[in-house]
Amino acid sequence: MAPEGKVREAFLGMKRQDAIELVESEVRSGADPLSLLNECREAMEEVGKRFETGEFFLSELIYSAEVFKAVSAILQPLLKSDQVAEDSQVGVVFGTARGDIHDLGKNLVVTMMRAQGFTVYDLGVDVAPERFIKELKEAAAAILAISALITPALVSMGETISLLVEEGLRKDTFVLIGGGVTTEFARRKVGADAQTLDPAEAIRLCRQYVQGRPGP
Ligand code: B12
Repeated sequence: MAPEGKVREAFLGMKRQDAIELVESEVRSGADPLSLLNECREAMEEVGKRFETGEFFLSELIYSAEVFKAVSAILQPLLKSDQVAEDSQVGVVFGTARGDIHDLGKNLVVTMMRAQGFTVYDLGVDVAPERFIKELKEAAAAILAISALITPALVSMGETISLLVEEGLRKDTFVLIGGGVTTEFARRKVGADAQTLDPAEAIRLCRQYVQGRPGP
């Protein structure tokens, strides 16, 4: 953990270089990369709140994303794991729902899943329901993971799951949703199997699903 409030201060002060140096020095002194990423995410939440109240503008939202990308580039390669082989056959089709272009959180979860041995097909942002289904079929993936940070994206998330049902793939697919705007209520509404904001929990849920599946 970085010195109390320093990461937050760098983010809210839009001080990219300070954030980078702080994170680098914390990594050198052995800090946990995931806790550092979490601190950065919390700082981003505060940026969002200030945007909502009008204290920050879109320019700050954009700049904070650049700061986050810079620190993620330092931290994400450190999120490797030794427990790989077991899950490497498990395919995950992952994307941000149509209408939504937020991808920092998605990229983080994708990196962590790959580090844990999952084969992740990252479709990027603003992904149409038809594309999710097409890729799921082509990859014969067992898991569909969708990210949403803005409220309208919940609608297209629901449409994706409806299409999955129409295509007869629903019962063989574990649908996991996440991202700031998702909740347990949203999960029930869109018809997903699980919802979480925590990447480690996401991996645990996917493992649990894979282990509980009937064998080939
Ligand atoms: C950075 C940011 C942007 C950047 C995004 C850059 C990028 N490449 O992603 C830019 C500037 C582009 C942007 C644009 C907009 N944004 Co914005 N943005 C944010 C901000 C400040 C931070 C988001 C972020 O990256 N956080 C850091 C990451 C690491 O956290 P995270 O995404 O939550 O991910 C974590 C978990 O949720 C989880 N996770 C994420 N996805 C998934 C998926 C699965 C399956 C799982 C298991 C887990 C998981 O993993 C991460 C683990 O730590 C948020 C504030 C907030 N509270 O989230 C607003 C926020 C999301 N934005 C908002 C808005 C309104 C917009 C705009 C509409 C603004 C505008 N007027 O144009 C546009 C939307 C454009 C669009 N069509 O999508 C609102 C949304 C409100 C709502 N409920 O609809 C927010 C909440 C700000 C606010 N409080 O008003 N934004």
